Amino acid sequence: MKAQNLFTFRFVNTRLGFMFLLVVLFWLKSVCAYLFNFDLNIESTFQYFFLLINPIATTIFLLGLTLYLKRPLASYITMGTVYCLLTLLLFSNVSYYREFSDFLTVATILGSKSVSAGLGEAAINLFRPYDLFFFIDLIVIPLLFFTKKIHIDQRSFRLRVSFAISTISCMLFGANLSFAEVARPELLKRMFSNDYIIKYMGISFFTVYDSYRFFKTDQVRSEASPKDLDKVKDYVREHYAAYDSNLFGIAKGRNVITIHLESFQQFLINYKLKDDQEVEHEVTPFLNEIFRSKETFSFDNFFHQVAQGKTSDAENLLESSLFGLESGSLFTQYGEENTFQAAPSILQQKLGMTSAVFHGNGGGFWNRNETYKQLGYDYFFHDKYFKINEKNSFQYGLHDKELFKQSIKYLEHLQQPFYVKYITVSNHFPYGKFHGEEDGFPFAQTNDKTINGYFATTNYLDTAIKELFDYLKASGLYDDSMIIIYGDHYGISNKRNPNLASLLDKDPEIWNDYDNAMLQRVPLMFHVPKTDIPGRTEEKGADYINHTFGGEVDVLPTLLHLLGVETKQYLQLGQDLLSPNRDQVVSFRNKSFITPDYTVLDSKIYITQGEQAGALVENPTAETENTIDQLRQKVNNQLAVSDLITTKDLLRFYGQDESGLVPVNPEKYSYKNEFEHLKKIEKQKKQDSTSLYSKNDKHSTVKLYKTKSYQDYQDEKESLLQANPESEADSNTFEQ
Ligand code: GP9
Ligand code: MN
Repeated sequence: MKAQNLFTFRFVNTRLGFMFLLVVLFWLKSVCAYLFNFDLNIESTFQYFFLLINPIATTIFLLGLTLYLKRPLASYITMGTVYCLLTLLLFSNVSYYREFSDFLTVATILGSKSVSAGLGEAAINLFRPYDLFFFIDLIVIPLLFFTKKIHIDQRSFRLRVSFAISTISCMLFGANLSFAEVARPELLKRMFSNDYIIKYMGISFFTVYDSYRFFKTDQVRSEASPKDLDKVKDYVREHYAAYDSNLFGIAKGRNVITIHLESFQQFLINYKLKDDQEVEHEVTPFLNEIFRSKETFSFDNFFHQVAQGKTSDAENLLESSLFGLESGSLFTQYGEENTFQAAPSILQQKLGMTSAVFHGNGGGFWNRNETYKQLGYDYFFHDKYFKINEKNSFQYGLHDKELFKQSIKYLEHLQQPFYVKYITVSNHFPYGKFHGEEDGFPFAQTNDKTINGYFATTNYLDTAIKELFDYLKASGLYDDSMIIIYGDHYGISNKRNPNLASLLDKDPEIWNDYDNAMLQRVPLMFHVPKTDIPGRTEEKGADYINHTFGGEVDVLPTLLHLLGVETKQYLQLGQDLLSPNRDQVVSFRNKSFITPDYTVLDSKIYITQGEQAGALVENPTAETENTIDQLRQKVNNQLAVSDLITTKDLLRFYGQDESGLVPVNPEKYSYKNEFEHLKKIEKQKKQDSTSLYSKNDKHSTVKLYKTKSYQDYQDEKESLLQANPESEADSNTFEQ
């Protein structure tokens, strides 16, 4: 025992040994913080593995740098200082996390108001006795030096060894990073959320990477000037499409309920999947009804325009009528700092609407908890607001039926009119088996498991939406609302599409880029119950579908015009989808584009529709070339203007005198204790409260929400059929 102690001390009494002692201690502190302080949603043993290894490489590297110092005392002091700083960084994050459920970024530190709110006055409250664990060694180690239990190794340290340590740590880091990229492809490029980076790469790396990104974007931002807005204003003026005055304000005064359909493509609408007995199953019966309803503005040539930011890009396009970034996510890279003039803030200021998001995943995913503040969202109900367990959730959070159901408790307390958004998740890759109760819809029979499961999850989403509608009708909210339903982006990626071909009656052998582009259509519906939409006749089977070509960037001006808000003064890059003066040029983020005539993918030109649909224009005439060049310029211009606004943060220069909007103050929002806050407002407003709960004589409507499993619906259908064989024909619940 004594010999062992002697050995330990002997090793610790060398410079390298002391460094390794610090590495082990910091590793221990990090792992404890990961496991006991942060909520990192560890889903597999593989992820535990990352947690255990991720502090090692960076700590060895950073402490190892001090070995290059020649003078022993200087080396020890610097090493101790680096160690203290690492501990401080870790502990600051632990403390910050307690208050904000997120990690410290450079932007938060420099914007320091909220940090000081959390860490300043409340720092003492946030301190827990067991936090001493993070600091105890900072007392014990100096004591060991003073009492000469350990001492400074006065021997000089060989440069070769220092170099070897640096090299080994770099190699370890490289291995860590490559493992992480395998487990989560494009981890750094897309920056899903801070906890993803920390889970895979550790807190020290996160801080360095975050600083690099911050200073890179900050440089571009600081070089910008109000003059940069001239180009933007010219573009917006020339591109503005006046609204159809018959439709302007048709939904004025209503609540707006937006349902974000995860990974939902247009081809699913009206699609029937054959099971192994060749029996056809309608995949989205309920959405199909809404799609063809006389009270819906539906679009069938509507395309998603997202890039790597996926859901967050779609959200950004819809909320602000600006594109996401060419690479990465705008929410994660600019969401915390940029000025936005987005839907929640416009609707609040122009129509007095209360805004809220319901999403059953962690608030930090896609940096939503920060970005929503800049967008002006009053409330954000994220995973912490719902009862989530292993049965009712998966990797991306709470399942949709549960999300809708559990949201009612909050929804009924929102002051009306409100603008709310539901971000669904169940129809997210990998479209695997559910947990049993939602399961049941047949799987497709291709060679691709992902494709096979896709129809069952979309069917589940369809039923979830039907249940929400049933509640809206039962509670009376339905008549006072406009419901927007849209698909955010593809669910089946281009590389899988040849396997999908046969289900679409297409030949996989000749499947090409044009076919891929056509599959980027997603649904878009503005459902306005109990309205007479001008120009719509009663005739049976009439087609109310709008065939205009448009994309997600066009939604915001459309929405605002339907609500009776003029958009000329805003710097929005889309055009009202209901305007007769639209350009109908749909830009993709990679500069490819689609118009009703041409589909231009890189240098290839295809005919978009008609008899020649899909034909490659191999030898374009001079006239065609000219047309394409002009279109290309339009597309490039739209994307360039978008990047100009977002990367230079130009909206901060577009003041109230021009936009008519008071800038959003993100400090106003916290997304904590939302329920209490809602109830407080009701109390303050007394009889002026417009929440559903208040209007319902303070009776909750939660009980009106009915949710059932797929099997329950099947059993119900079966018994209905047995009782009355004719009943299937009138089983449509939607048209009243
Ligand atoms: C997670 C969810 C995922 O919160 O929005 O969306 P994605 O961007 O992966 O489609
Ligand atoms: Mn998505």
